[in-house]
Amino acid sequence: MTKYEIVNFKTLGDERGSLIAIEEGYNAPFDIKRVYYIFDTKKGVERGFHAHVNLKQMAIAVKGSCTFILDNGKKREKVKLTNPNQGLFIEGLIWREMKDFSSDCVLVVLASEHFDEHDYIRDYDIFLEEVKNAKN
Ligand code: T46
Repeated sequence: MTKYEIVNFKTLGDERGSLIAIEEGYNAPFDIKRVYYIFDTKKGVERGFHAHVNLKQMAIAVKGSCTFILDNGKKREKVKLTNPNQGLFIEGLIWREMKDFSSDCVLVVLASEHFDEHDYIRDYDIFLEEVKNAKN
């Protein structure tokens, strides 16, 4: 399946502050094998520029904000992450670019697989070819 969607997490707050729990198979719809985070991103930097073959991921701006450009080979859409109670779930052949990182942005990403460079498609023309083949 190829899709992306915003998942709204329940904020468990009390007088001490806020807490959000992300649980495999509940509000994260995959087995979590890896967690990485992107922070201290320099002004004007753009990241990503790739798609994945098998990976499922959930990206959360736990602090600050950033923008994802998501492209399924037919249309491109902008999704801005501004709140730790929102996760961006991405599955299947979606080209992603990330930009407009605020200086305080901490982007946490939960991933369904261990790191594997072979799962990356880093050439946009090959990505379009894969999208075409996936539909045939
Ligand atoms: C994605 C977006 C949202 C590792 O060694 N292990 C890891 O788990 C990751 C994620 C990266 N790396 C290495 C690979 C590169 O040498 O760290 C370096 C930077 O990775 P990359 O240029 O792929 O980073 P981004 O920000 O362009 O993309 C990352 C993820 O790689 C990617 O899966 O979907 O964030």
